[in-house]
Amino acid sequence: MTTELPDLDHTPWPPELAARYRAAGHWRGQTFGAWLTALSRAYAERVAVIGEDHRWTFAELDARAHRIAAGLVDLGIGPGDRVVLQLPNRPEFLAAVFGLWRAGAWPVFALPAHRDSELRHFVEQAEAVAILTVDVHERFAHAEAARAVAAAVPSVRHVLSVDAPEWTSVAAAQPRELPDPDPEGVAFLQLSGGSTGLPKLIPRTHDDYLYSVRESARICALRPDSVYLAALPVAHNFPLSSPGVLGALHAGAASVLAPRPDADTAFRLVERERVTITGVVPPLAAAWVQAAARTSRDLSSLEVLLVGGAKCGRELAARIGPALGCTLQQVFGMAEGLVNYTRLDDPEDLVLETQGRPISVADEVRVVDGADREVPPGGTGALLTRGPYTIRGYFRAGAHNATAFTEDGFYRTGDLVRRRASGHVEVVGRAKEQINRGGEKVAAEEVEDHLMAHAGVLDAAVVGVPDEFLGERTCAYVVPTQGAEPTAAELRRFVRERGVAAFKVPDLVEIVAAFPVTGVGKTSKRELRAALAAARTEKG
Ligand code: OOB
Repeated sequence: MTTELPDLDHTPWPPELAARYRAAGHWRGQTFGAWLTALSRAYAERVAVIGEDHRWTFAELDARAHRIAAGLVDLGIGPGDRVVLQLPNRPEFLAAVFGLWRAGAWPVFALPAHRDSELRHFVEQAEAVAILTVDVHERFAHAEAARAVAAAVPSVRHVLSVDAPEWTSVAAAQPRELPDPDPEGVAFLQLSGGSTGLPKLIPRTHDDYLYSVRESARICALRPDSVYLAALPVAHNFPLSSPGVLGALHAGAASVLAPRPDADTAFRLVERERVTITGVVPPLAAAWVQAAARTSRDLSSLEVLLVGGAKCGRELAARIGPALGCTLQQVFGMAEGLVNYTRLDDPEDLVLETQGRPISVADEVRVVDGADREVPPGGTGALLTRGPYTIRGYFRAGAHNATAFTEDGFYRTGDLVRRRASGHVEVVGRAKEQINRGGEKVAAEEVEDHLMAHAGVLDAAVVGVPDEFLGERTCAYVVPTQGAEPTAAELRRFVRERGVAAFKVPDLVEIVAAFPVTGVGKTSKRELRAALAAARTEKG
């Protein structure tokens, strides 16, 4: 039995825990806007952000954010308004986000890879008043797609493109003092990887997120002369805050925003900007390791490569240092909160074999069996966590929250881990209905729903299958309706044309006459998925 929970925007921490986090100095009562003001005083003329063709100092970024905040308020976008942001890695991303923060509005961090169906879902779920995007990125007409979504969702009053004249006037507004939002209130909505249906929205507060940013900058040893390269899409939690562009700002360091994460682009920027630290997902780390062997670029400035988002196996981990001439730092994080890092002075076996230990002594971690009982030390179990920067509930998702969190507020990460005496965790598997496609998360149910919309599909079950490069790929098992003969290519095209991110289009489609019987009478998708995944592993 689970109790009904209300659909809150933000589930607060219990008062006694909040008091403890404040007393410990984890929460400092500072907003992102005030934080940028302080940074721009300390580092005014230092370079904060570097794009393909421009670079802004801290003072310039700060001034832009002030103008944008005023321009947004002039458009009627203010405290608590949700704005879906879909921007690629360009300096405008940071100016817009800080502008929104200063206006008290809540950015909703869509990724450039998201398409109409996801965008519409975010806008509807957040009841967004605006979408902020670019005209075209990687040959996709974002502004046009956003306008189509806006036309279908009544809450949306503005579609803004940073490439359009309207934005130029927003960004040229007369700056003025605006009321500072509540530091313990929501600052933005991050996206979850999702396991049931479409991704849930994750409300993060100024205080909680800034704590994780400060600690990440310290753990990754960022200094004013560090140079961080954002290779992955910057709206994602990893390049945003682990330690990411925000961690770099905290340290007074510069961030370089790479338009694409491939080795050619990244190595060119490493050489040009003397990049010292960056972060990638394992498949990208593998591609960089290979490319490093034949590059003529000077990568000697690189000190640290963070690898996370999906499991980095020992073999790959061991190749990174020698190939790239830098230190590997593993990171196991989640948009919901908890972030683990291997430390820069950890012994080699921990760096190569574990995904790190939590940021904070205030992070509470439990490794439990199916009945939520703590497993013996060193045993494998499900990871539960709560702490000063881990959410207590998703945005307006009472029913889901009742199962995604324990009664005492631990978040059920869905990850299976083993913990060492040092507190380092090793991710050994997953208990959630999600496929981790090289760091990109695919909710099985979301793809199944798209497939089931096809007239020739009676039933669908999406599972992860092992893949040498990505770790996992998606395989959709499909039972056709009587007389229908959909082909794999047709179904893949069908899913793509429903407007979903390319990484969610099933890599493999297998047409089967019927699903294997699971023996309990009712065939649940959950059991089917497990059975199919097990059969695949045995075959494979
Ligand atoms: C990061 O965040 P999300 O929200 O895209 O995904 C979180 C999930 C985790 O629950 C876990 O299943 C998986 O991604 N994951 C890893 C991992 N890092 C994330 N699984 C195995 N090994 C790792 N190192 O992916 C994220 C957020 C902040 C920093 C880094 C990654």
